[in-house]
Amino acid sequence: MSVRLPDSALERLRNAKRVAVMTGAGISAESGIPTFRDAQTGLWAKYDPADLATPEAFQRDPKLVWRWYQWRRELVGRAAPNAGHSALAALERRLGDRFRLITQNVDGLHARAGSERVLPLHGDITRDKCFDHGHPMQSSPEDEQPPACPECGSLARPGVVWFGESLPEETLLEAIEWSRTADVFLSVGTSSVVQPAASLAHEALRNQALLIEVNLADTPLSGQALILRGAAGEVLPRLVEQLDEDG
Ligand code: BV8
Repeated sequence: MSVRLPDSALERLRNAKRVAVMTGAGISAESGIPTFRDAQTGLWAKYDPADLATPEAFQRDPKLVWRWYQWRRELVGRAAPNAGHSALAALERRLGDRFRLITQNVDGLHARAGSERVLPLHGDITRDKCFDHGHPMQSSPEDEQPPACPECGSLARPGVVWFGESLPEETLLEAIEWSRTADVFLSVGTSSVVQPAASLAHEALRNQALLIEVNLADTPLSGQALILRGAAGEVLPRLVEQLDEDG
């Protein structure tokens, strides 16, 4: 069943002065990267990601948290962008500077699919920095435990935003500005639970933006959104085709 945008929505998208897209873990699911809500597999099945992705967890057991990130990095390294990522890169090429891609994902797949206008709210899992001062570091996949910072001796941690940590200020401010001024806000593959990312769609709604949600399931946003129910890897290419069909 192909999910189509109604003509009225298509017109708003085509004539939009600003389109903001928000993506979550769901857009990377078809690339084989488990979402936060999916049960984790194997050794990690007994852990809740939200308990591991915190500074407290790292301080309590740096080796456990480090190994979890090494496992995820290996998954990300093996993953390839899917048709959903490519469709958003195509949409960016079509809309140019009218387009901004805000992502909660840390897997770098949007950039690998060719997206350039990306705002990574939660950092980058492939980067390291030291825990105490944020000195840039470079670990290796073989590191079974976090290496010590050559500058200050504190342990390496992944360059992501953990629960309880602030988001990068400039990136967040620009994401808020785009959400507040968007004519169309496209929310893709996110459970819309994690803050402050989940508040951005509401900023767009306050600006009377058209909110379109691409998801397999309902979320707290669904009641205020035009729902395109389906997998991002199927729905997004169709949406871009529709734009090109009659446009
Ligand atoms: C902060 C990096 C404060 C790490 C991540 C206000 C109210 C309530 C709570 C809070 C609040 N403000 C702050 C909080 C606390 C907390 C929070 O939001 N908690 C939640 C649980 C309630 N927020 C924070 O701690 C944030 N920090 O606010 O700091 C502060 C202020 C001042 C000074 C100091 C501190 C930091 C949040 C960032 C956490 N880091 N990631 C890592 O990855 O290891 S969040 C992480 O989880 C991901 O990045 C992602 O954002 C999130 C998971 O969410 P989703 O992406 O939505 O993924 P999920 O699995 O949930 O859902 C997948 C969806 O896809 C589903 O809907 C599914 O149906 C759909 N789907 C699946 N397959 C497909 C699909 N859709 C389409 N196609 C498919 N094929």
